[in-house]
Amino acid sequence: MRVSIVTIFPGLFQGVFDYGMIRQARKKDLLQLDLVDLRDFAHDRHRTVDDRPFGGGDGMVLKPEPVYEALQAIQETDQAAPRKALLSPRGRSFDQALAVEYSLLDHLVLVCGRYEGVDQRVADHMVDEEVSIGDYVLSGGEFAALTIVDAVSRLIPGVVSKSGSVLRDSFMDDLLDCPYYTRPAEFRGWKVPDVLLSGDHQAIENWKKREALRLTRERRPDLLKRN
Ligand code: 6GU
Repeated sequence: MRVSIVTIFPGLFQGVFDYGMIRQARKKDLLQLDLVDLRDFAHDRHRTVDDRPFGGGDGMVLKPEPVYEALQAIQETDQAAPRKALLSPRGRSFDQALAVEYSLLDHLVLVCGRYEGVDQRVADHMVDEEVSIGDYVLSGGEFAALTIVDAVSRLIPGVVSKSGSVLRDSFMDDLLDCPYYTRPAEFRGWKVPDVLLSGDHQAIENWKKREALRLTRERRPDLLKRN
């Protein structure tokens, strides 16, 4: 899968894709990341990509032309039409279902907005959807893009060798994940639950399910009401 990220801060992404699961996915050639500098598609000496809002108001608004040209340039490198998302706090909420959907795409384009605003014609005419990662305001879409790339890359078929652990994730079945323990069995008097040391696989599976349900009921009852 290929992910293209359109941003005014390509340097912000330097290094972050060189660790963990994203590094593995790239090394196995299952994930290709392209950083596209929006300023490369500005035409003036100062490489201007924003301007003052019509109708007045504080802050600057991202201009439509550089975004359009960046998307054109990306699409010229691709026979099929990519899925394009504008990252903005006004978007639909990114969740595990959308992560799964994205992980099955050949090519995803993420356009990082700025918090002051993006010319509305980008959302209306140039992308398939607007996506938000939660109900808080970021200064731009860059950290949302990172979050989405992380969530999606670990779902790309072949990236995680133990696919069972992906299936058991929190949210994969609308439940929080159960607690985990490793050695030592006792540390400073804090004991690992006996059942996990029992060797009784059926009892262990039952415990994991019960704990997942208990945690979900306690912390995220909204998840149980979804079905
Ligand atoms: Cl995608 N962008 C911005 N600027 N703020 C956000 C967001 C995105 N998602 C949540 N808050």
